Amino acid sequence: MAQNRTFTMLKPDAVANGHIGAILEKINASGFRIVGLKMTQLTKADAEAFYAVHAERPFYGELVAYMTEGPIVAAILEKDNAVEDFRTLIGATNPADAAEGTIRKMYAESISANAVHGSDSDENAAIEAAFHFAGKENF
Ligand code: FUP
Repeated sequence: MAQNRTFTMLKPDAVANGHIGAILEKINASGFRIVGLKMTQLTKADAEAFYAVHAERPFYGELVAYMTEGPIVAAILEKDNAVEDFRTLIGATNPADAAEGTIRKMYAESISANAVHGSDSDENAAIEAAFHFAGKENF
């Protein structure tokens, strides 16, 4: 599989709980190269747009409120088979179902405060990276 890219956010719970360093270390140790990185806070409009695909789901309002409650760390990651391998590294959406050793198993609090985001396709990775990073911030 060719080198490709994925997009991640360390979510407000992970940042508030002091896990930025540990999670970035685990990402690096798992073979991903960080090619974009920033700490920022989503506005309500940002979170609504980012999660627009979930607009009709019952948890949408709670998700938007949670994702805007504190700063996040956004990153672009490069690796062979990046999207699929990163989804494996973070584990299931609900940390109660996540495999041992996954980031969500180690650091997430709940299904909504689940520590990290990982893009679900190459197409969405490119869209999500462009949403958060200007061209000169994407290496
Ligand atoms: P994932 O791809 O694992 O991040 O999960 P989804 O795209 O299905 O969901 C996006 C986010 O919505 C999750 F990270 C957390 C939130 N969510 C809930 O709060 N409740 C749910 O039942 C499902 C998802």
